[in-house]
Amino acid sequence: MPEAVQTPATPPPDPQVRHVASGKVREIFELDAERLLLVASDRISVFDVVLPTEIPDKGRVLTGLSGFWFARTRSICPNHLLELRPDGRSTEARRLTMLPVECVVRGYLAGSGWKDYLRTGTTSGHALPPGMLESQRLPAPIFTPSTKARTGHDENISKAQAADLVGADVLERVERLSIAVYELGAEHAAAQGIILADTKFEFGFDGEGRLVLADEVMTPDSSRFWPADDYEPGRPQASFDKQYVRDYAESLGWDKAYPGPELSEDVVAGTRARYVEAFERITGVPFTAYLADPAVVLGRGRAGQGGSGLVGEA
Ligand code: Q0Z
Repeated sequence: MPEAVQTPATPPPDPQVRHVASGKVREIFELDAERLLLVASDRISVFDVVLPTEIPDKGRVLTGLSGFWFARTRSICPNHLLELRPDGRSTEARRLTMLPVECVVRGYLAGSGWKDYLRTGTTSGHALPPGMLESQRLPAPIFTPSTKARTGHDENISKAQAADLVGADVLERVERLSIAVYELGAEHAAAQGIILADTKFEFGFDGEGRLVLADEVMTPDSSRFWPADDYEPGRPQASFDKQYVRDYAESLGWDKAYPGPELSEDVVAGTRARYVEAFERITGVPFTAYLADPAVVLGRGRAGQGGSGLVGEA
């Protein structure tokens, strides 16, 4: 079993700030009635187990990537981002009423999509072409909603089940938005040699009833990133970010049960370099520039670009 997260491993940014929720590697704090603080730690999970060794700056890479995508997708969909904090790992966000459905988009057949296809020839009710190979690109991206099961794992559900949870109209809207955001992201990443095989979005409603993109967007923790240069359908693909960790953990004969192994210095360094490489390829921003001023990924750093200064506005 993955460990039960009870207390935040990331200390609260301020003793006045209430801890709201923990994920495996992130924490949420309440800033006030309207605003949350999402803090991404440097923890890494592999085969669903959080390892005892951290990857320095991993939380900053993921926070910066989400910020980059929020800034670049706001013409498709408003989002929750208010500010990136100077620490580079903390996002101030509008507090929303979240939908109880996770919006997964798959451009390639991997993970549970591949497993469902092998068993049934379909995934989430999409009839797929016969004879597809593991990791093969789909004819077009598909929307495969999921929901948090009691096991803590996400469980794929049909579109009909998802419509029961959020309403058919809302489901249709988040499907359209999810596919549009994924297509933008996948095209941008492909131009930099990274295949964005699939990704998971979360949406919420703001106080005015608008649908808003929230949480993290197109990061390696919410997506599969594959290096395009060794892509080959018919087998599982190397992970852009976690492959050194997986290979090392397996070479030790680890049984993938808690607790996971400590990582060696060179595996830590190699893995950190892969996260930073993904950040730099996708954002086009040197990671050192991000560390100096996280707002550079928002396209309104020192130079600024006018507007209200709020990234997530419609
Ligand atoms: C996101 C999650 C994390 C644990 C709640 N803008 C928002 N308004 C209200 N709720 C959320 C958000 Cl992003 C929200 N999650 C997922 C994120 C740690 C769980 F950093 N849960």
